[in-house]
Amino acid sequence: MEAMKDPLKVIQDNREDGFTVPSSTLYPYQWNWDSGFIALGLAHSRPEMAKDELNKLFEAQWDNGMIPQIAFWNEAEGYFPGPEEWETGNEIVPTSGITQPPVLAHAARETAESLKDEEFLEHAVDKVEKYLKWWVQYRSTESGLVYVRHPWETGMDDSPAWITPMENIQPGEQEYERKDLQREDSADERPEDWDYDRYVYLVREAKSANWNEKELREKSSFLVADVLTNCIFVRACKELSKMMQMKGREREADKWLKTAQKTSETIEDELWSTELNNYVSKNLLTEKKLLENSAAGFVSFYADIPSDKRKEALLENLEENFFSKNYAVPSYVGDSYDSGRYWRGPVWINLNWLIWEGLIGAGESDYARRIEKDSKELIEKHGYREYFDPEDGTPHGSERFSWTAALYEGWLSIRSN
Ligand code: 2M8
Repeated sequence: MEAMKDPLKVIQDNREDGFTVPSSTLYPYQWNWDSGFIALGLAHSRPEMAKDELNKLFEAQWDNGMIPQIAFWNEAEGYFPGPEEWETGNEIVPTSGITQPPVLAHAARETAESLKDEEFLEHAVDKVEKYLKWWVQYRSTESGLVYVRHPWETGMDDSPAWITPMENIQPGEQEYERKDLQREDSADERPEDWDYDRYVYLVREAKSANWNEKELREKSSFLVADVLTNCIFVRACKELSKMMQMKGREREADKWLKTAQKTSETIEDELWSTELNNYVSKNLLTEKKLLENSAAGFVSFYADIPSDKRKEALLENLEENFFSKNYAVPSYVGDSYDSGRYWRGPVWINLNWLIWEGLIGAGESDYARRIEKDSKELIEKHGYREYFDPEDGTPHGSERFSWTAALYEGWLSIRSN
């Protein structure tokens, strides 16, 4: 059985020159938050590998501080949109022109602590600080929420929460060739052409604005304060603050804690839904909340956001709607739920990890244990797959998927209590 094999073997097989591809078949380049999760999973047992992973990602940082969603270090076939579509003009390596949630800050702090390597710590602080400053300068609202301008930036690309904001986009005829449908086993679970037309439109819209964030703040057809990205941003600011403390930079450490605090308070004020008992995202073009019951809201625990009252409401929602399937945690429940379709219901190990970690921090170890147990069971029965059906565990998407293997390795190397 796959899981009886060493998870590190999967990582080694997916390893290129200094980084790991998410999957050698579907995603053959370096992805931002995938590398963050891979490094998080390896930080304890293989910190040197985690360090290489992060250093390579840091190398792709733009002059303005953004760390892109994809770095095209290698030549590969079979992925659209590749570098010729993005044409971002980054000098060090061709990249995409958008980002992903900043998981890498947490991964960098764990790696630095594990390695006790001053040089790496110094470098990581520089890179992470520049990146988070980019979020603050180019991607924040006045009230302190961060926003995304493409569904791919959220990592939960096909979440039902993006249907409403995408309905406002009129993409017209877009010419392109989808390559993700070449694999028959997963083709019918991937986003529809309706979504892809809009994804491509948004890439081309931003390219025509020369990737100028100020201009895109005014004219992007998609502007969303994604709850997941906001929670990960809050945690990232706290992680940077810890790294600054490790360097004795107390004043800056304090400043980053204040940034985290401001965003946390705004999440509390602006993103809570009483109807759903969950935190939700908000469409900044209409100022309306996107009322979908997504597992993203539980990542608020990871950022230590919920007040006691909200914590109780969240746990009730988790128990009633997300723990009622055989395997926790479905990525979404609600009208558009589909147990096998990409980000519309399946269990994803990276989300499980964030929720698990948050629940441990909140002292909710019984809930956390259930998530760890289900995740391990899915992997041990079905291998290191990209996502799983929450009802019967059917594995889906890519095989030998890197963050699934790395986070499994992480669970083997850290105990939950
Ligand atoms: C998926 O997203 C990419 C675009 O970024 C795609 O579908 O082509 C998502 O699951 C995303 O979260 C992930 O980072 C990426 C690579 O694993 O694949």
